[in-house]
Amino acid sequence: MAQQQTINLPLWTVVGEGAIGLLSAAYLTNAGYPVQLHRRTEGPFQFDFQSGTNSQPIVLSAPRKLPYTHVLLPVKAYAVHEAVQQLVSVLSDDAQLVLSHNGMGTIEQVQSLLKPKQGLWFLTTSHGAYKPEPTTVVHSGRGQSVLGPLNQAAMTQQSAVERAMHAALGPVTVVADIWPALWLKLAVNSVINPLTSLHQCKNGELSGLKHAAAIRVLIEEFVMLAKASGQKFSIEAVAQRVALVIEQTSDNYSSMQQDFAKNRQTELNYITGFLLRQAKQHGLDLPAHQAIYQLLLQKSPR
Ligand code: KPL
Repeated sequence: MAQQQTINLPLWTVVGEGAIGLLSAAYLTNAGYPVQLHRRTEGPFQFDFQSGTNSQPIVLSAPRKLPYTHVLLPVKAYAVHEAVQQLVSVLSDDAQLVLSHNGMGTIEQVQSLLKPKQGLWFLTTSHGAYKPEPTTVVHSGRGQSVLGPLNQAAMTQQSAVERAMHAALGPVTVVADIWPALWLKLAVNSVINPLTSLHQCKNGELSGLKHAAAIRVLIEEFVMLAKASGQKFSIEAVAQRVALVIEQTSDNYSSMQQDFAKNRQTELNYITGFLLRQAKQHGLDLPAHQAIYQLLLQKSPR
């Protein structure tokens, strides 16, 4: 019976070897899915998957099965466009592609590369994972995910994609319109990530009075821009969400803080940069986001 189920499950190709990618690959494997890892280096990839006190070795094969029919692409926003450009020649004509990253501005880039029957999805997640070493992934915070289709072709394989994402990064709430969830995540990331990067601190350190005024003005500007872009949020609702995420992730360093600390490329241009580009289109000024953007650019120009 169990074997029968395995045979019917589609092969998922996970792109990259980031923490969320390896976490998803481990959970998909444990749920009986065949999984292959698409990465720069050839050959199988073995890693240690740690969740709570459990530790388990996971071995993923290198892609031998082409074309790719089901693809999860949890790579940083700045790497998405190039990754999809490289993948298009190996995607099946009806492939399903799931994007998952912080920030905005990639969806339009990807849509223009896909064929009419290739489905596009976005999954936004609050699961926390990190890699203390290149071949170890730790599931550090249990979260949840929101999944939504981005084109008509996604609807043709809705249940297969939903089931797999539930196994990979569940529980998953499936929504017809993913944009409100993406904007709310953008709100959180546009406050926590730049501020923790500027002050080189953990998320929890933003909860004191010291940062309250800066957080408030960043949120007010965000809500104004979101409204102009067709997304209505109240300042209070966004402030509550930001406070909740700060509390729930108080002991974590944000992804952007870590990228700045390690002198790696950051998602600044897809978070604050995206807000500033949108604001320009609407003829709006976001002085607080602009100021933090300039300060962070001086810290690292990437
Ligand atoms: O998404 C995050 C990130 O670090 O990028 C938050 C929610 C801010 C958690 O740290």
